[in-house]
Amino acid sequence: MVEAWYMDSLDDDQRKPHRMEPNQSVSLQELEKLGVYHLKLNADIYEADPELKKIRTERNYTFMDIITIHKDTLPNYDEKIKIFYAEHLHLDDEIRYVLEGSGYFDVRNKDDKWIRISVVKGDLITLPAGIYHRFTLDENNFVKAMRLFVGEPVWTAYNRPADSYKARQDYLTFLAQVA
Ligand code: KMT
Ligand code: NI
Repeated sequence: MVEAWYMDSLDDDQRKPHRMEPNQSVSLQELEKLGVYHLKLNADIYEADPELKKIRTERNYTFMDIITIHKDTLPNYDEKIKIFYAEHLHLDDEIRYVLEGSGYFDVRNKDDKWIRISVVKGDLITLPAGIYHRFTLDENNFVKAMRLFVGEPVWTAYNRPADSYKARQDYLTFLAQVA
């Protein structure tokens, strides 16, 4: 099971868990109401995994590449870390499959509260177009992830406020329709 929780509002090290005290966990079902989906795969066999192949075919994830986020491997590491952690949205779904290491995706809930989603090896997560979110490494300081995309990838991030985009308005409509 993927683990998620409401964040505290302390402003220190982003790589710490930032759990509330006591912890306030968030279920997969609550995440789904935000349009966030999760799936567990066997990352040891990602290169020839029939399950991953099936998902990519069914969802039309034609594009994929692999990003390794570590200070020794990622060019402009410090700058990228900052960009990933600035609250933003995309006009398309963000689809990530963790092959090694771990990290946190933070997403805003309906009441604009931060939910922290801990992703580890084998977690495939999809964030819907238009959701405000951010990413950080955790205290292990390393993640290797597959980036998937429908068609030609567009990684453009629109930092908040980005409410005028159709993707944002469509997402708000989706939120309003979910019980
Ligand atoms: C993103 O868009 O935030 C990234 O590609 C970094 C996270 S991948 C686990
Ligand atoms: Ni993003």
